[in-house]
Amino acid sequence: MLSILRKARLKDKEMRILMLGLDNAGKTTIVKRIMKEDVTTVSPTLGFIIKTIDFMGYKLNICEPTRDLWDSTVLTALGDVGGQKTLRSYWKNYFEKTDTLVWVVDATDRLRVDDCRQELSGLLLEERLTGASLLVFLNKTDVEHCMSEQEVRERLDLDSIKTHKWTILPCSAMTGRNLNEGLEWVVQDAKDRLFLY
Ligand SMILES: Nc1nc2c(ncn2[C@@H]2O[C@H](COP(=O)(O)OP(=O)(O)OP(=O)(O)O)[C@@H](O)[C@H]2O)c(=O)[nH]1
Ligand SMILES: [Mg+2]
Repeated sequence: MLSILRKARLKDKEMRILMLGLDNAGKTTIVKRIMKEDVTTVSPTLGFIIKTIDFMGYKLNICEPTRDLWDSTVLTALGDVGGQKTLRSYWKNYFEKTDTLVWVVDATDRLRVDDCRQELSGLLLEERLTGASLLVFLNKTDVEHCMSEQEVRERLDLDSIKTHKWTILPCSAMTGRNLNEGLEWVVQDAKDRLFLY
């Protein structure tokens, strides 16, 4: 299952993490908080951003692309369409080598939680994400009356996911709650995989 290339990279303690979720979920803010950057000035992401951090001896490459780049219909067409060819091939290459998918959910966005479930389940069908683990970050839990972990677990139907190893963690990019714990899970998962295969 796990490609030889991926495993070689894990041995080198280097990982590729894909940060996805509906717009405004807080993906950029999470990345900035992890990087210890100022989180008071965040604007919607254009194209994609990639940041590299050193964590527990691992080199974590975190990529946050915009929706039009990861939408499955677009992914299918990748390569066949002209235009921004370099960007596309670069992105496709990254996508296929994802070790961990971090799915960011806005705990205050009750209106779009169904959208969120559909997007996630569609993404998990994506063949190119086979073998990737899934960390669901329930973000913005610093806000009062937000959705609980249990509620989101049910509404996203997480317990039905059998194709990917997954976990859910309530977090906050504002306070920093559980962000390190999330990365620890990601790294531990990489270590487990090396041990298993
Ligand atoms: N209260 C609170 N607000 C947050 C938190 N994380 C992000 N926000 C706010 O949510 C808004 C969107 O944050 P972004 O980080 O730009 O979200 P994004 O998912 O990167 O959005 P796109 O790049 O447009 O897809 C900003 O106004 C952030 O300040 C959090 O943990 N708590
Ligand atoms: Mg963003």
